[in-house]
Amino acid sequence: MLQTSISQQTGFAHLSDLPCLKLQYGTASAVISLYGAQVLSYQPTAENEVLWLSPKAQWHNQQAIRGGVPVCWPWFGPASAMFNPQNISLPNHGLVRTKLWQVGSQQSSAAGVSVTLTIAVDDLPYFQGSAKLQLCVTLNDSLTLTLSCDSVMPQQAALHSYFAVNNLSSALVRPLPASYHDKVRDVVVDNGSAVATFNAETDRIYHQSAAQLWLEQAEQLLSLCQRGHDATVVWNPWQEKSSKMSDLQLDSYQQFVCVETAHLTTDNQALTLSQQLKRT
Ligand code: TA6
Repeated sequence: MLQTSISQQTGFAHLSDLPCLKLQYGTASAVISLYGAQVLSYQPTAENEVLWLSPKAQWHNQQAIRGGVPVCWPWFGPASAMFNPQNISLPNHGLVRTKLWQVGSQQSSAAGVSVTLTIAVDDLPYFQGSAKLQLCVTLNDSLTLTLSCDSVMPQQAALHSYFAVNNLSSALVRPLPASYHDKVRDVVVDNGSAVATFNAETDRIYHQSAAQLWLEQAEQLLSLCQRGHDATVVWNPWQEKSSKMSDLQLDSYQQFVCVETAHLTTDNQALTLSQQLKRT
């Protein structure tokens, strides 16, 4: 008989007082922090961790947790003038990574285990009224995260996933568009490769990326299937940037890559953005 459950737990890894939910579907499990609605762990089988959490991650003092799948919304990166008309001080990657979300609906069956977390945001600096954001996390033989907001307004979003790698030099992401915005050099590269590898600071926005991507590393293959996106962001801070980030260790950059499913257009529209992870 397949064992399925959704349970509350206090703490995950070194974050001992963090309110979390644990999903179990047979031998697969996932842990979600209610702070930021941030998936922190996905194990398709026991001890086989897909995601990466910084050993120096913090969640107090309005700090965003470094690792797992941060939810970036309603802007990506620094807030542009469209999202920040009064030019006030606003956090990188939006407002919801550092807020407590509410637990909404929960389902548990042989088809999968699913929980929806919700947050109402009524202090958007560019939009009158309240916007309700939902994150639905479904665990079965894969893990699917679906972020949605019915408000018709300008809204960017990203599922900013940190994936554990055991050998950065052999890690690669494919297939990617040959052209991308290189944020490190702030140039558009036109004749790039359809593959991203990691041998220096990497911060790239690939517009109109494919729905099916693969994170490949020695002996391991992760399928990343994305929907509702218009871009994929690939990031590794490398050593110098890691040394300047208080919630990374000097060698942290060797342990993860970020492959982020993003919706970056600022058209007036509702949002549905999903990322499905499956180790094959
Ligand atoms: O997605 C890549 C990126 O935008 C990088 O430029 C870097 O800022 C990274 O996100 C982490 O941002 P954070 O606000 O979580 O430190």
